[in-house]
Amino acid sequence: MSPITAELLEHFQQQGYVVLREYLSGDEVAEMLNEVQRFINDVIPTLASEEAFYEDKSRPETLKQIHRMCEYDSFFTKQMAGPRFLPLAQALLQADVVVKNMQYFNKPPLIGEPTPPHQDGYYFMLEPNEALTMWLALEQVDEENGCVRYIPGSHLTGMRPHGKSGTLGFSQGIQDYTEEDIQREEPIPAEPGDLIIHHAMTVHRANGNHSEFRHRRAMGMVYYSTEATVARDKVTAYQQSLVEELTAEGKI
Ligand SMILES: O=C(O)CCC(=O)C(=O)O
Repeated sequence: MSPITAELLEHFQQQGYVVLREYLSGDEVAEMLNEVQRFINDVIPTLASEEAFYEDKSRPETLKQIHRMCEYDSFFTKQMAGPRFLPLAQALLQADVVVKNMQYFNKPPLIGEPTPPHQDGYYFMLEPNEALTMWLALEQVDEENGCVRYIPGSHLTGMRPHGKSGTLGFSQGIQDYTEEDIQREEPIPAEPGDLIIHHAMTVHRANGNHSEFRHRRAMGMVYYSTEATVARDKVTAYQQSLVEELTAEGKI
């Protein structure tokens, strides 16, 4: 039975996000962490530099993001296409979905940078912007190590102006983010195995990791509604210019 009850669907549709506590068991989280470590050891060395970002590229322990894991490794492909996550995406978007991306997000202790306020739809370039992102906590996440913060209902009020953020991995951020926006944010602390899910238009951000020893590891999973069309030329041009820029700056 789908865990998406009528109340959860209503919450997603009205607030732009839902929180599913203890969605994965402790064993399942441990398996995911082991598989991420295997990917880091065995797969990253075979990939192009733009598939893995580091806070400091000369220090492997500062790994902050891995992109498109489901394209490179069957464990992650199966996670995305399997019964754990895909039916949830269908139930929340009320449509068939396509698997788009599975990412690893870390904020290493003390140096993990803030995630700028943004709407994922700005990066996705879809018409209509019907997609969602699942964010699975792999360890305890709170205000100190940079939990995700949503603005409830912000998915209903259109696309905010975005521009260069200067943050590796989140190159675009909302340009007119105000103190009033900050006051409206809902921080979402999470325990390992909790799954939070937001609509592509929901405004969100996260602080940096201010804790001395704790990482802030999570998986991000993106599904598009089959009713959305991608502006392919725009996406390709954007990705190309981003890779050129980051290479020229020595960041990747
Ligand atoms: O991990 C984070 O800090 C933010 C992730 C995010 O913005 C997303 O998954 O859309």
